Amino acid sequence: MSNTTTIDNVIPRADIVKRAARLGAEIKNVKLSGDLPGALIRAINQVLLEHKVIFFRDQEHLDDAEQERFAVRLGKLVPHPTIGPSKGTSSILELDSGRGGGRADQWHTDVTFVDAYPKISVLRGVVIPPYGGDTVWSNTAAAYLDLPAPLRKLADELWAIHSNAYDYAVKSRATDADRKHFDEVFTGTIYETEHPVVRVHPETGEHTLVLGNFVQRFVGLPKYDGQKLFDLFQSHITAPENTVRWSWRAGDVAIWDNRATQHYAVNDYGDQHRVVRRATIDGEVPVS
Ligand code: AKG
Repeated sequence: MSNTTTIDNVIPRADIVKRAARLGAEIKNVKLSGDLPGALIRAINQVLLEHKVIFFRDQEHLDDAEQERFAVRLGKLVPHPTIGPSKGTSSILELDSGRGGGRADQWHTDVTFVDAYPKISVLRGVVIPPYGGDTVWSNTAAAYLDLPAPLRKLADELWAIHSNAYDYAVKSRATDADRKHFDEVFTGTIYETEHPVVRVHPETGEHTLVLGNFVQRFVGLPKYDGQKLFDLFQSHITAPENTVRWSWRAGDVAIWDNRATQHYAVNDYGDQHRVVRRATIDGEVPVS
């Protein structure tokens, strides 16, 4: 059965609404749960591979347990390596704007500081401020194709060192109250790994750029040269034309292909409260 046939049979094309030219689609008329039929889960996965980030409105019926029951249908759940799971869950990562580290306002791909970083993230809007707090995703496959040929060749040959030392830099800047939170949730492990700057997506065969804020430096390049190159590659990834932006409502769910995207949570909501909860699906070691 071809992918097109699978999607058309299960999710009407009219219910898949593109939200930007390069990535992002909303799927309408689906109520997410752990009990969805296998064919629908496969179709959701196909739409995800095609659009890289997919959105579902009106999923207020989901609680942490049902979010995990749905997410596990997409693969094996993994807890965050250094931040303990939210109370009563096996793997849910809570991002609460009122607590240190709860504002993910840096371009990143999730958890690239471990060897086999997650393949999919499932994020649920729980408390959404009346204004601001959108999230922006970018397409790292299109960004690779945008590179002029000589830069693509250079990227093909490079490897980068990724580390979560970044999290600890945030911790060192935290207020006393936030530091208490960090001390409670961080297990204190600093991870470091090397990834090829260009990986081949195991399901689509696309070449995607593996960069983002966990990159410390490029293998074999002095820090100064590496920073310029990093900025150059990132500028292709984060170009506004290469992004989709989602304005959250409580109960929304966003699911992204973490092997083909970066994202950024816009920190423009001041002191207002914002809480999102993420379930994360195990990935594979990137292959170039
Ligand atoms: C993450 O889960 O990695 C995020 O960056 C959260 C995005 C958001 O807060 O909207």
